[in-house]
Amino acid sequence: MSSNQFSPTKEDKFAFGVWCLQNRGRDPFGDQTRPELPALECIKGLAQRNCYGFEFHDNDIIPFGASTAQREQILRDVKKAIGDWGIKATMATTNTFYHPVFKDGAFTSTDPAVRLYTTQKVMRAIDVAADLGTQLFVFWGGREGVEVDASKDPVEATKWFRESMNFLCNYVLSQGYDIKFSIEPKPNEPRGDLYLPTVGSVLAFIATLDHPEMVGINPETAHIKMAGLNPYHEFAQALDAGKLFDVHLNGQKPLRFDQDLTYGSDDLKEAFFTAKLLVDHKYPGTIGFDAHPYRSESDPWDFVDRNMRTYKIMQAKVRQFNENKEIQDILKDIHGASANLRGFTAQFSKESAQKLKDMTFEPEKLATRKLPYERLDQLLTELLLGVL
Ligand code: GLT
Ligand code: MN
Repeated sequence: MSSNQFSPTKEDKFAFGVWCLQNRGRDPFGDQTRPELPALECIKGLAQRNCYGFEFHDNDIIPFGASTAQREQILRDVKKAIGDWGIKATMATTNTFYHPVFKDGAFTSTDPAVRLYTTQKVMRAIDVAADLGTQLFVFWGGREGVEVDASKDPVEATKWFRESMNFLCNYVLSQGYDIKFSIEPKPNEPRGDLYLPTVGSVLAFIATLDHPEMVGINPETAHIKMAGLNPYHEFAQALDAGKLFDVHLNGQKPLRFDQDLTYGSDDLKEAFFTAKLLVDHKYPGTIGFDAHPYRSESDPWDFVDRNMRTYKIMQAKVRQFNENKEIQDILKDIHGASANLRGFTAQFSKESAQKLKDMTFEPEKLATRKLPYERLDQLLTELLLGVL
């Protein structure tokens, strides 16, 4: 394995949030540990490392409260950077969580003025996205939740959220923008409980919208593990529903505060399976990393390099897994059982129902089947450890 076979290329479709690079290491207990990095420097650094794209909040590039003239100048500069450096603005989103106005929710604030202010801010961010050629617009409801359940009815809050999403879908359609939406679930933090905590809840919510075809999901490894769930399964559910519009890969120790660790830094098997899902199912979207450098780093570049490198190594490991004879023989054996019965329930008829009722099974015998999962998992372990 030559080392530069893992160097990123544009075809890898890697992207990073500008906010990831701008993260200065501040946490609830300590101040920033690294200098400010202007958005244009982030974008340039990513382009120099062969990143396909960058993701951004409105306020990552346009400061909150900027004048129209400032905003237009910034947009000219960003457009020039995109052209000069050959990088795309692959995903845009709105910061609806930082300013105190959002302290009790944005779309789910009890104050209709805050809800409308949020919707207005999002419309303006959508205009910026369209201007920069961004085709995916994300909603991460960082303040959409509660600490005090006595304060609002979640059914009512969901209705407000839905009304705003419907309004914004119609806004995109009315403007003729080529933009789709994606909702990013998270179970908690910064609120005690966030609405739409998991992939399943977002799927159910999308089905209630006026334009469900315009809206997908943007799952994030860390958010899933904060809920104690399995990222491979959660990503798979979004993919199966045709709703995996974007991914946020990172790392996270389960059931803790939002750590936003580097992809693959905490759990190699999980990182392997996330990559395997995307490779096996030919996921066509960008590979977005949403994490931040350790607080002890003085700049983000080792962090950027290693996320992409680990992902490319995992892609190679997935290929090795899919080609390894012993692994594939075990899988063939496992999946080869009762081949004559495969697909029986794929189509219903009264006759097939009767036929199934009349079938004879031997559960005791079926239960004696040998499943060499210790061996299978050990082979994967050895593959990941580089001794296979
Ligand atoms: C925030 C959050 C991320 C979201 C971003 C989009 S911002 O950093 O932790 O998971 O993707 O708003
Ligand atoms: Mn994210």
